[in-house]
Amino acid sequence: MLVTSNRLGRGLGYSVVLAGLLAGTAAWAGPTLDAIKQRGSIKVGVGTSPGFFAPDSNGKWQGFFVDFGRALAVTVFGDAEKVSFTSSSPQQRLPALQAGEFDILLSGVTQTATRSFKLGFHFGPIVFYDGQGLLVKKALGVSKAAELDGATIGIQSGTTGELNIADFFRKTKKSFKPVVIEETKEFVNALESGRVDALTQDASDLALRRIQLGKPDDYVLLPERLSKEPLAPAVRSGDDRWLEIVNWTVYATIQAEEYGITQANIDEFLKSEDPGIKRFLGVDKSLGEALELDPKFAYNIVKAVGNYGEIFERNIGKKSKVGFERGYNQPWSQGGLLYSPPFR
Ligand SMILES: N[C@@H](CCC(=O)N[C@@H](CS)C(=O)NCC(=O)O)C(=O)O
Repeated sequence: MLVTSNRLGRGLGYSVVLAGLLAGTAAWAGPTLDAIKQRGSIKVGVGTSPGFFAPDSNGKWQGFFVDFGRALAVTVFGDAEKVSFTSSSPQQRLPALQAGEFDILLSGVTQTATRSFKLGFHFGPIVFYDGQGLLVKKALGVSKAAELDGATIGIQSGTTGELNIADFFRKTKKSFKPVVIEETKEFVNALESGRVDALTQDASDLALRRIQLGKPDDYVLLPERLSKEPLAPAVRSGDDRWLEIVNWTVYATIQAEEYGITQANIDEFLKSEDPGIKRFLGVDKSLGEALELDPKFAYNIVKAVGNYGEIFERNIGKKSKVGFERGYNQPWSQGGLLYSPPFR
């Protein structure tokens, strides 16, 4: 493939381009995608909250974030199984991604400026709009965060929660005693054993943890949110094409929902006369060819894992054990924040 001046202008190192030409590889080929293709599967770092990511009774990983990992495997390999999932603590996972142990984190990582500028990560589209919450023992009789003055609060190390909770108490001029814990099990046990009065984490994570507790009704997730936690796929910087594959894989699920294309009705849509839908589903191959992807990649993703709404409902939606509302996590056309750029 020819190296265009445009590509050069996008900041590829000259020597990298030269090496690419000498090796006869495409100019956009990057180290992460190359390694994935050579290995034949994608390595995904996840967490352990059931609903988001957890192995089922057969040891097969299931969950909202897991399905995006499968969708990626469909884009790269046309096969939803060419992906492996490994859990890693919030403290360990970004360094592990940096060290190359993972190709991507789909683990509820919040996109922040520091993680992008200073730590060298890039983020794909936000897949879940969240906020930091507090899970509190009901017996405390607390209904809002400010009433936790003087409380002992469990925080998971390496999370955005560490700074957020400190900011909150500084802002409200109240005090708290932090107990910083790395391991998730120990973090949850701290609440049940009475070591802490409350836990703070992404509200979604706390809601998922609460239903796993021995006596869920003894605990309440306060309605307040202390922060914005836009959860997005995280990759190492340095491989633009891999990042674009992540971007457009997620967008495919969002765009499919906007079109009303589902796992069940997608074959009907193959007959659509709408030129946008024809391009999206690869009936018109021009888009896929221009992107150097299988023109049917979006079709294959929806066939394999469904559209965004189906992924949400299956794993964490109203009819699942978890019972989350869509809230911000619905298409912009229905009042949410999910918005895919155009497939053209
Ligand atoms: N969004 C926060 C917290 C990340 C986080 O802790 N995510 C949850 C899942 S949403 C998690 O990994 N929990 C521990 C686990 O699953 O074992 C951050 O990026 O720092």
